[in-house]
Amino acid sequence: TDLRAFARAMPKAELHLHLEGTLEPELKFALAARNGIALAEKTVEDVVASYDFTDLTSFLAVYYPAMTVLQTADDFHDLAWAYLQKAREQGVVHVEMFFDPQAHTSRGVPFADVIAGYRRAVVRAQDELGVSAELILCFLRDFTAEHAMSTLMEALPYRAWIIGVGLDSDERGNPPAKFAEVFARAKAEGFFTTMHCDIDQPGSIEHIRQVIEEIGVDRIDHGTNIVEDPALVAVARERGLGFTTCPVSNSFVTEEMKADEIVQLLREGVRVTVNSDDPAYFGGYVADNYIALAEHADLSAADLARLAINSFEAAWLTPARRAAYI
Ligand code: ES4
Ligand code: ZN
Repeated sequence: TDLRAFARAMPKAELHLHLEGTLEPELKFALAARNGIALAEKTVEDVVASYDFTDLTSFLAVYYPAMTVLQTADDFHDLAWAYLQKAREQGVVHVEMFFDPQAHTSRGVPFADVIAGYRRAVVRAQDELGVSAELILCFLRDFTAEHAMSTLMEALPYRAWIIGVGLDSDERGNPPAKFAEVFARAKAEGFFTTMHCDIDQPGSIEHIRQVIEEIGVDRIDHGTNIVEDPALVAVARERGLGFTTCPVSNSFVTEEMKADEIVQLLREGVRVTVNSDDPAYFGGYVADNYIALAEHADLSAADLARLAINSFEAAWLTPARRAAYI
């Protein structure tokens, strides 16, 4: 329909995208062959069948083992470059992409190789696609705070290539406050900050309160459980805090896309955005997420345009660059 074409063509920023979550089965096979790695799955259909998850824990149990095919700087480049070309087709003109260095350094891949490969794709996207791309270093919250801090120290020589830091992986028992010191140091070093507050996690509303009031993040990833606390919603709206929601992802790690919560925040004037999270696993790139939400919640073209404007307002752009997009 016209609305679908509009959703694709509309210029937009993507702000919640895990590079390791863009590993499509075909590329997984190609990288395994190149690196001499034997995979349990023999066909693309086998790989897709292994994407059998119903919640965050079962998703992560598939997600981390798949990364073993990523070994060299070229592999990280090829992964990011494949994503960036798809993003361009989805109307993305600016993207801030998460990467999980600890998922690679913990299995012996040097930090320098990870970031060198990703950086090469970032430069190439600007030159060849006209897409501006930035990297967000994401800490794994089920690792220790000390491991996060030493990863931050390892990243400092590359600070010009990293716009911000985030926090992902298994939230259960790993509250934002665990990483207060790491994030204070990251801010002092000049990084923007964001944290995942995943959907319907135990202690969700307390975690959202911590990221807003104690950590003082620049953005929240997911975070739609905030609707349970109207006073906190008012704070988020007053501060213009961005929320990076991921409707298709939500429908995999919970039983629904949480459209009611997303649309409520949109109607209340909160700076809510739409993103793809792990598109190779959840089967939808960013425009597909706008379309899924629009069709489920009966959104108008004006609503989609507002979501795209929000994406530029919530992006970590200079005022001059932002003004060029909106
Ligand atoms: C993730 Cl869906 C999700 N939740 C938490 N951490 C993640 N890392 C990649 N995808
Ligand atoms: Zn995420």
